[in-house]
Amino acid sequence: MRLLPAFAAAAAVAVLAPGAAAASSAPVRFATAHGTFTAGAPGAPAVTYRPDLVPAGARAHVVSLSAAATGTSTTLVVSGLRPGRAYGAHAHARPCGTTGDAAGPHFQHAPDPVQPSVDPAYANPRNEIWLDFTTDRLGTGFGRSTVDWTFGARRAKSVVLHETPTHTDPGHAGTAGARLACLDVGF
Ligand SMILES: [Cu+2]
Repeated sequence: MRLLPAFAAAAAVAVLAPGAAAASSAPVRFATAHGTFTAGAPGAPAVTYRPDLVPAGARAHVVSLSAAATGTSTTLVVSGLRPGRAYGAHAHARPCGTTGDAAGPHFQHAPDPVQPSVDPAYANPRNEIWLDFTTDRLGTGFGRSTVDWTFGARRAKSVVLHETPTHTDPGHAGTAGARLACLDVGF
């Protein structure tokens, strides 16, 4: 597992901060995942469902740091995608599978009692982890999310790349077109 220096330093500071909770309460959680997207490989940790938009061989990295004092900060780095293109991306509730639907709904800190959730009161980037990005001319992109909460007993299990930037209007909030690819992430 490779740790990005900035995140590792932040984790160390959080652990050593005066007044931090005892280690047994796990005040800081650090998660990383990376993978090379493959097509037609059931059980693979990084799978593309649309090789025309997320080519086999494209790569994704996710780094997520959770601490009670700071919330949860997540960074997605992708490479090998279509150049100059806007993609949606979110943390989802279930692991990747043979189809995009396997990843289930978006992880929500406060679950919407109405599913599928398209209410901006719940489907928003403060209650969900949104990682939308636009690729540069080489097909590289960066998505970032910071929320003020940490995971409890429920945790997100994957990051899904979507066809379009994420909508925010009532009735469509949180939707972003087709599910293109999925990376398992142990948040
Ligand atoms: Cu999504």
